[in-house]
Amino acid sequence: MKLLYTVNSPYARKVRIVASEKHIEITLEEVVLAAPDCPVKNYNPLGKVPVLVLTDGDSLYDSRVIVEYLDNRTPLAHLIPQDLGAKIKVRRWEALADGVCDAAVATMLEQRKAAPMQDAAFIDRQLSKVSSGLQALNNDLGKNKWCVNGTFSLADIAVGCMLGYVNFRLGTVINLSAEYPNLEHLQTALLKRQSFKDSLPVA
Ligand SMILES: N[C@@H](CCC(=O)N[C@@H](CS)C(=O)NCC(=O)O)C(=O)O
Repeated sequence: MKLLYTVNSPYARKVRIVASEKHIEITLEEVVLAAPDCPVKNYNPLGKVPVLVLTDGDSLYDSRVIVEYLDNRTPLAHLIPQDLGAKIKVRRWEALADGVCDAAVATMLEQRKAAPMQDAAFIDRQLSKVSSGLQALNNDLGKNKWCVNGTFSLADIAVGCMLGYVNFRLGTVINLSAEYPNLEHLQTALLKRQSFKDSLPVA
């Protein structure tokens, strides 16, 4: 299996961490999305990473589908609980963490435009989604060690990838330790894991 990814995509990082935590070997193929010969569009009509290319040539996307596929490749140490109630909770955490990433990515893309082309109101709207998402996640986590039912799961991985991305792209406007201390605590615990250390964003 081959994962098409970009090194700083938080969605691709989620997949890389799930594969690592589940001890599933995948070949990593870094791509440049803007390159004319970028292979991603051959496997995902949306042209987005991550894409998992299976051994039979079929492909899976997006990250939420890929992580479910990987989690079910091996029966041990499920990161998505089998129990439906717990599974829905985990997937909601993931949806919110991914949604914060969507808003952070949209902010970054808008800020990359030449100054006169930037839409300040659009940036404000996206930043407000980032901060309300962070606030909700920080409140829901409270003083718990892990996001759902006291067990390390995909919810923690999704939140950790989002925090890494927000720190990386918006670290100058969002102060995790001052504003979202519960999330900072979670991030500190996650950064002790080899899977997180091996997939840090690269400047
Ligand atoms: N919901 C998707 C989001 C994927 C996504 O937006 N990936 C970005 C990179 S961080 C991308 O490929 N952007 C290229 C584009 O939108 O054309 C997932 O979870 O995989």
